Amino acid sequence: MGQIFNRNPEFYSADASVKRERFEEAFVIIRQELVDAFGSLGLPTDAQVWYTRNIDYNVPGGKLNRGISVVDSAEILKGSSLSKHEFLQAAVLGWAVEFLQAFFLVMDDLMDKSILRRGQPCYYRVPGVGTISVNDAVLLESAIYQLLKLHFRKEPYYVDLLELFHETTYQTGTGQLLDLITAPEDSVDLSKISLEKFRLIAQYKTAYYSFYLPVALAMLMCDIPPVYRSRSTGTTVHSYKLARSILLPIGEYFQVQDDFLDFAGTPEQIGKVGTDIVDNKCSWSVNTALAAASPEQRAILDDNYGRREARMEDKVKAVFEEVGLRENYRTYEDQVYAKILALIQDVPEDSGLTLKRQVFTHFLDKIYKRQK
Ligand code: GPP
Ligand code: MG
Ligand code: MG
Ligand code: MG
Repeated sequence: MGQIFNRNPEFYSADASVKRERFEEAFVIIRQELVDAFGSLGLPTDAQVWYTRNIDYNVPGGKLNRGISVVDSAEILKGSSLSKHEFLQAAVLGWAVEFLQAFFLVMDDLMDKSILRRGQPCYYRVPGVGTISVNDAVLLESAIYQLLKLHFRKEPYYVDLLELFHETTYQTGTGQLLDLITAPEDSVDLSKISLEKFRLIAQYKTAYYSFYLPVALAMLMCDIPPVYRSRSTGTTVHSYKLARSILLPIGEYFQVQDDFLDFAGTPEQIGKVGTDIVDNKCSWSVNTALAAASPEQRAILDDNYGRREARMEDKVKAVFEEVGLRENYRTYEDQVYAKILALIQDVPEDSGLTLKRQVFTHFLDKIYKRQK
C-alpha cells in the first residue's frame, strides 16, 4: 500500500485530489483481486490480457464522483473518520458502483452510437472489440458480485447489498428501455415527447444508480436503521425512503445537466461528443426548445431533429440558440438548486445513527454548475 493510504484516514476533511488519490489506491488492490481470480481459471494468456484491458479501459478513467460519494457518505454518516478497514470496505462499494457504471456505459455507447467517452474512443470502437464489448460488459457486471462476495460475504447486510445492486440494475435497464423506445431511429415525431417522459427516463436511467445507490450503500454499511423516531422533530423517519425523495430530484437535475452539456459542451470539456440530437433523444434540451419555439422554429425542428446529418444537426443547434436555451438553463439551475436545498432543510437533524443533511448538501454542491 502506498503512502497516502497508510496515512491516518481523514477522508471527509481531505481535499478532492487527496480523496481521489486514496480512492484510486484502493483500486489497485481491487483490480489485482479480480485479475488473480481470472488468472486462477487457467485460461490462455490472451484471455487474461483481454480481461485486464477491459477493466483498465472502462473502469478507472472517469470523474469517480459516484464511487467517492460512497466513502464520503459513509464518513458523514459515521460522524468521524473511517478506520483503515472501514475505508477499504467503503472503497470496495464505491468501486462496485464504478464497475456498474462501466458496465452501463460500454453498452450505452454502443446503443447510442457514440464516438468518445472520457476523451478516448468508445470501447466498442477500439479495433478488434466491436460487439465483443457486449460480453465485456457482462464481465464488468460480474466483477461487482465477485467483489461483494470477497469483502462482504460475512456481513449481516450482504443480502441487502446484493438486492440493492440487482434492483438498481433493473431500474437502470428500465430507464434505458424508455430512453431507447422514446427515440426510434426511423420515425421522428416530436409530438410524442414531453418533459414528463424526460423526467421518467432521467429518474430510471440515471438517478437510481448515480445518486440513490451510493448513499443507500453507505447507509447499509453504517447500519442506519430503516425506520427511527427523530428526537428533534418527534416524527417517524423512513430513512431510505427519505433519502430517495431527495436523491431522485438531484438525479433528475444531473440528467438535465447531462442533456444540456450534450448540446453545449465541447469534447475537450466533457470528454464525449454529443449525440442526443442525431439520436432523436427525448432530452431536456429539445423539450425546452419546443416549449419556446415559434411555428417557424418548430418546423425546422420537425424537419431536422433525429437525422444523421451534420448539416441538419447544425440547424437544430441554431434553433436551440435562438430560443435562448442557455439562458433557460441558467434559470433552471438556480431554481432547482433552491428547490432541492429546501427539501434538504426538511430532513430532521439528529445525532447518532441517523440520516444527515450533509450527505445531501455534499452531493448537491458537487454537481451544482458543473462544466463536465
Ligand atoms: C446515461 O444516458 C444512461 C446510462 C449510462 C444508463 C445506461 C443503462 C444501461 C442498462 C445500458 P446518456 O446516454 O445520456 O449518457 P451519456 O450522455 O454519458 O452517453
Ligand atoms: Mg449515451
Ligand atoms: Mg444513452
Ligand atoms: Mg447524455
